[in-house]
Amino acid sequence: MEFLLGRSLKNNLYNLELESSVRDVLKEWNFNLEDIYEIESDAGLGNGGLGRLAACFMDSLATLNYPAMGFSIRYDYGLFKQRIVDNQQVELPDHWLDTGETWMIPRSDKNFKIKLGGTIHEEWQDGKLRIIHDNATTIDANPYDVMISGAGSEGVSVLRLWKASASLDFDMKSFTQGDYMRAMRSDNEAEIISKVLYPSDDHDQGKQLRLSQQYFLVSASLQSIIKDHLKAYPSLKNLPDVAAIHINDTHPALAVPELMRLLVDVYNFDWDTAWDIVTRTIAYTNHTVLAEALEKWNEPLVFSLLPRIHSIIREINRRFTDDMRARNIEGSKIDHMSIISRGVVKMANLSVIGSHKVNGVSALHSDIIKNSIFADFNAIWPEKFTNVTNGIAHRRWLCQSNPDLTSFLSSLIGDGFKTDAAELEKLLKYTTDKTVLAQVNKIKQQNKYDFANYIKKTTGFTLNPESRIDTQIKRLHEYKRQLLNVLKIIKIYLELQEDPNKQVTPQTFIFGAKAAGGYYHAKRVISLINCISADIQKNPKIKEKLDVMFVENYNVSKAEHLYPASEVSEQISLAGKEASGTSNMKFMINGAVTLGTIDGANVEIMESVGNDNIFTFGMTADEVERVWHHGYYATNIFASNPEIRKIVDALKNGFAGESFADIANYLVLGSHNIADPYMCLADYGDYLRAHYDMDKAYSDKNLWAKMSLVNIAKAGIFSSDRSISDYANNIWNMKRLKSKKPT
Ligand code: 26R
Repeated sequence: MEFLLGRSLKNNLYNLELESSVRDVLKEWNFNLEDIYEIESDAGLGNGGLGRLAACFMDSLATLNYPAMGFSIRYDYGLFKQRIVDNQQVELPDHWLDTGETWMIPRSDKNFKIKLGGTIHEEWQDGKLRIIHDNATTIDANPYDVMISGAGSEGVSVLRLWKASASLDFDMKSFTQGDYMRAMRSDNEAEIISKVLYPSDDHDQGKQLRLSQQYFLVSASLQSIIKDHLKAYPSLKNLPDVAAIHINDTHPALAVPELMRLLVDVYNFDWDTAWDIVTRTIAYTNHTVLAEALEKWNEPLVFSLLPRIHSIIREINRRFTDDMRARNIEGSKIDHMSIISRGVVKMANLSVIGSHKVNGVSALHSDIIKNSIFADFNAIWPEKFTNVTNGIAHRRWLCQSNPDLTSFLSSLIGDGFKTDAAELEKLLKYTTDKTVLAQVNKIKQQNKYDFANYIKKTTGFTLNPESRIDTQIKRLHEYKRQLLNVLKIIKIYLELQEDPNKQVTPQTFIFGAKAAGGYYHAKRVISLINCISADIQKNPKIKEKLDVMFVENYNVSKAEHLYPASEVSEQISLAGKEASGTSNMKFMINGAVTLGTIDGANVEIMESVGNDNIFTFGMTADEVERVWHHGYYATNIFASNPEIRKIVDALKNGFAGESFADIANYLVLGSHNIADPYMCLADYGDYLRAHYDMDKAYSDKNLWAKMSLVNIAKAGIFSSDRSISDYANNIWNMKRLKSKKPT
């Protein structure tokens, strides 16, 4: 459902090795290529990590010559634009198609029809019992293809985006019956399906429109896959041998029943053969363990919107539960694994049952899904579960966005790392080379100056490029604990207010984060950050030592400016909650050092760079579980820690004239007597300890440069090229195409 592409021009020029000639030509016409880049709207067709991961994968697939196609929706409006007004987030529509449409090739010869609503019944036709779907609303799915080039390869990944429009069949009926108004209305009703991306990535609201989007995407995409397959092969029997369908979280989980429908109802396969084809073709990646983000649909909604799909899901579930009973599995476990139970359809269970492989996105997360949310499934099908650690398109996130660092690295180890990120390890031999280390620092310093200029020009904010840049950029979520970072900032702020002459390393804390429109707490944290920032701007003496900047409308393009300038990477989620994280990898490859919990891919980053080159703190995932089960008593921590009491009081007194007593209460008392479920106060002490360890290391320029270089050198395994090879080898059973260099 999501591909968070960002901009395409720079990526395509880079991959096609055209950047320098285009730059020269533009110069003759007095245009600056960077200015041209800034004109392009971001394709914000995703919320955050999951959508951006999909975009990185398209890049690696093309580069590595794996033939691949992504499918999503051509949302008229991508993720909302964020404005900060009076220190509060305001959401505005993102009309990205103004320039984004440039990249789309309409394929009007490849439309498909999608049926929603109506009723089904059986009918004999030519001696066969057929399913008849009556009174449905038919919608056209019109494809628009975006070509995603690969680097140094002839590979191109195709992203097919479906736009919804009213089907002529349906309209004509209304027109001929003289019901002009109804025909017009159906036009709107159809188009609404591809109107807007759902801006929530934390809470499944179970809305009909989202279910329509999911079915629309899945049905159009499967029809397209089948049509292509049948052009090359006489039957769908060999589909699993030559194709792999991967579902990115449960959002396209309806692929399981929809492929069954197409095989059984349209292509006349018997159930067992169809099920064998489906389960050998489809695989599923889980991207979250948060209960509130796991998709569930009310069964009556599924029944009324997708009557045939509903009957197929029931049959899948009937066979599954029969099988489980035959294996003597306990009733309560069967109920837990069931796709339908107590009137809700659970998409994660459907995805596990309908897939041949299920993977998590970091080693820790894959363990957690095996031992908690999917433990019962793992007991039956242990071979289904596997791990593929996430990765990033290092060409975009290093080579394109940090050109000075990239050319320095090339001067040391050659260009091989651009297509084989493992070659970055060759840098390890320079970790004691003083001139190399000095150059690493110098490049970071220059990037900080460039970033400060960019910020001045685009926002007017004055950022001290000599201060340490400490950055946390990701969606705003309780579990990601931007609030914990804020508690630390308040502590430093209070100390400086008490003693403005205190000797400290000047530091700037940067935040970039969007909150889902309806997520009250997250929006309050955004206000809090903005109010503290506003407060500091009024106090120039403090601003010299401590500054806070909130980057409005954080998106892929802003991120490309932020990573090269950042020195500290804040990855401070409550252990066990962040499936992987990918900003941690983007920081690392740009030479920032991680300050993080033992969560998600931070664990593998720690293993890769070694304990000396990362600052970790806080409870482990196991400890979190234990504390939570024995009871988390924030009031005790509050009562016994005078520093925390001061911070809580400061929140109550407020910043920039606004009290944050609600947040103070949330931390200590919580709602319904359950304090902050993400236990900021429990990790606070160790977080500060780690912060000051980091502070100390930073004061030794040489040591810091060494840590920075080790992080870059060890980032190779976090290239999405490696992730894609893992998927190809361990899940899709797929080989790279031989490149056919043009003669
Ligand atoms: C159901 C709906 C509300 C919804 C739920 C969850 C919509 C979107 C999401 C997004 C989640 C699944 C997501 O983005 N997960 C992130 O995936 C990244 C890529 O694997 C991880 O790095 C990151 O840790 C994880 O939070």
